[in-house]
Amino acid sequence: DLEFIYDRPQETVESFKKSVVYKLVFAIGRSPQEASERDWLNALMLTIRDLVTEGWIDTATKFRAKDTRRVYYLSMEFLLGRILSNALLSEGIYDIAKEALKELDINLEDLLEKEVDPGLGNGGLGRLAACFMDSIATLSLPGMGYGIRYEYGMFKQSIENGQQVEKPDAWLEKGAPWEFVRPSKRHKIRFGGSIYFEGKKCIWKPSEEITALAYDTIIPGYDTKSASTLRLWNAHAADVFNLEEFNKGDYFGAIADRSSIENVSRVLYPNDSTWAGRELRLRQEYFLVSASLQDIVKRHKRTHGTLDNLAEEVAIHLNDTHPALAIPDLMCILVDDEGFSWKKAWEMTRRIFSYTCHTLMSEALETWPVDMMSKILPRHLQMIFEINDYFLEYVKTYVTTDMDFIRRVSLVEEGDQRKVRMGWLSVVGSHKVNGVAEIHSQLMVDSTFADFAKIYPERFTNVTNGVTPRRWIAVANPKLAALFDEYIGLGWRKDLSELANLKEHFIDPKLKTRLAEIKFANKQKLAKYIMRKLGIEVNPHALFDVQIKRIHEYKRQMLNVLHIITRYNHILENPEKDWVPRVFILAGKAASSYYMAKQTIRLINDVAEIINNDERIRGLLKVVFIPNYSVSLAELIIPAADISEQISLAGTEASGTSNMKFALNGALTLGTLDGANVEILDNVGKDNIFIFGNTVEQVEELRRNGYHPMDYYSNDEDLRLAVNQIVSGHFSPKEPTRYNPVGSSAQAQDYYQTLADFRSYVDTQALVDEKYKDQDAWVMSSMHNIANMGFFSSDRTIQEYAERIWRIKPLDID
Ligand code: 26Q
Repeated sequence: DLEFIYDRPQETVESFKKSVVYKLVFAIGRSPQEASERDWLNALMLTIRDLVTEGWIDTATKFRAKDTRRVYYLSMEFLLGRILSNALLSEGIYDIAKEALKELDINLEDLLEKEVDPGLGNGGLGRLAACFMDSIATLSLPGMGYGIRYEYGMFKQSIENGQQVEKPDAWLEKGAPWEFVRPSKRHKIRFGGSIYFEGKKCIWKPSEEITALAYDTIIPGYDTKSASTLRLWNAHAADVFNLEEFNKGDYFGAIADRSSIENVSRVLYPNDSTWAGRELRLRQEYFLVSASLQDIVKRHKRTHGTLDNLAEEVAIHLNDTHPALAIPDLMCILVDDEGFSWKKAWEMTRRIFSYTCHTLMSEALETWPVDMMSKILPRHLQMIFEINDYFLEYVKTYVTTDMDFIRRVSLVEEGDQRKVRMGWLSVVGSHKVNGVAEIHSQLMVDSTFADFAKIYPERFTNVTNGVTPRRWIAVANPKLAALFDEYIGLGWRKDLSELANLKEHFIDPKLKTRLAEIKFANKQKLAKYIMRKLGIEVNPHALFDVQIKRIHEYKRQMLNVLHIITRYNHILENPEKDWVPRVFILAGKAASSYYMAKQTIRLINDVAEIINNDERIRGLLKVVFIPNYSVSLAELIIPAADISEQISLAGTEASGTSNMKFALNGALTLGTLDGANVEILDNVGKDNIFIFGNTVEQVEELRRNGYHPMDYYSNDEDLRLAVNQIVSGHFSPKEPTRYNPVGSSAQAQDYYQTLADFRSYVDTQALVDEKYKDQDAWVMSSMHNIANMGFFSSDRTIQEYAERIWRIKPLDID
């Protein structure tokens, strides 16, 4: 029994102290006298890792014994964020740890801030995968995540002269104390070469081979012994240095090759909404897929001795199309390696896979050139052709012989350059396909996948996203969590719908006061950070208006800027009005090759510079761009927000998830009828949210009838002034032409209809001010938001996936 191996640190402050010091000395190799803060942090992390390891090993043993149906979540991104504070809370050991460290003269909070924040994801999609892992572990579901252990995560952003500068994120350099390397878990990944046929049998002779090596991170469940595994693959060249060169005496050449091979897991692609059709990306996707499928098949064979029942025991989920090569790869395994008939293999494959679509924007859809694929994955390309033939035959026989339709649904796009449509492949190879919010799932079957909805109507479904209340309330906002505990007990952490029990306390004036006090304290904390990092003084009594997310034209940070400028102009015109002081806080990274997004960051900083230094404004308006947005920054900023800006053009943001985090922390949403905003409105009620702008139908109508941004420009004085100021260099006096391209694009094209929503946005912002003046009404709305957000827990989301898509059941662990 594991319990007897060591002195259990969780029992007493004394035993905890002993454990940490033990780790410090024997695992880190430092005496308490000479230990740095990082040494203590590492010792603490190893102590906690031991604790969660116990439950983890237990879980793994039980899963094996029960040999139950499992799900594997394949994702190119897992944006976990810091692990320690979350683990302390999961284990219910935060207070003991704090006290023990205090006795050692160390402040726990200072240590927590020092942990690296692994940024192995771009944004929403990667963070969703992390929330899902947390829920899978907490619900004791038999599931495991597979991803890539990028050596460099999302770049670090600094702002120099107002502009984004990217720096590499060498997150492993400080050590990665959470992971377990698994030297025995390695698979060979093959690339390139050629194929030939022996009769009907297709044989692949690859030209390159590399090794995928497993690193496991434990995902502890909250308040349960259950824990889940995230297995990340690292490209390893150990077994493949070039023997021929070695024998020729080119020792250096033989070893030097390794680094180019290891490039596969070197760096995360920093694009999140445009598709980067690079060869290295294709290799990365296949690397993840091939390593994970070999692992899954091997595990299944070990427990079952056969693959015959694979589809009964295994569900594999595709987080967007990025791992869609898993579909042809499984076919290759079943047909080429295992000798299944093609039809039987295809029937199994389709029962195993399910796929989530996270975007509708055409520029984000993956389509790989046939030429590139034939060079890197010739057998898989051949298999995709076979799947396509089979599929099109079905369409012709049972659906339609309309050639136009058939051309549209073909997995291969014809043209100058033939391309494989990964979205189509994912739909054809899965038994369920889901969108991430009601409106998005509806648009999927109405637009992008309309043809497929005709072929397979029962395949499409919705599963609205959610977020984990452990990280987004308990870790990020401990004061709010304590308040909930006091009023409604601890149950909300595992059943977020219990937040509705707050309603019976709405009449208690103390609840309101306490909520307001907590928000204020969180704002003070953020204000301190802003002062420390940026030297900008912000008034915590002001309304904190926050937009934090990737910078993209469709998310319309420009709309925010246009309003800020308008507000600035109005204050100068009318200084005596009873203005509500506002702090506009923005943060987010621009893809390194995305010119317009980078210019937007620059403009925000230029506008901030002018406004923040204009004495006539007397602190009524501040603009702050916080650099290097990350999960840990989100944990600081979200609890301090009064207004949550969710202002994408209707029909463009698939769901959004920060909108949920904000509302849970008591911010009021200012948003369009887009993504999950629509469902937040349904839940919190129209009096507790600020909705503005055109609907999807209106947006489409404008597109159909010809959209003319100049009409809005000409007819709105505020808008005209703001645009003119940007274009004429009012905010870039040293280089007046700096924003000409931005301005002319807004006037001439304005693809995301920013100008069309401007008036409605500005008017709604005025309503925000009015409401904020009535603090009582504001806090009341804030409470209504919190109490009605139970639906948006990722536990609910994962339960839906488990029941309706994966058909898996929780294990009895505790
Ligand atoms: C694809 C090919 C090559 C390189 C990069 C990519 C790539 C990488 C990441 C394409 C897209 C992404 C990320 C997309 C994403 O984060 N989508 C968001 O997913 C959230 C979770 O469902 C939603 O809430 C957001 O609305 C959606 O934008």
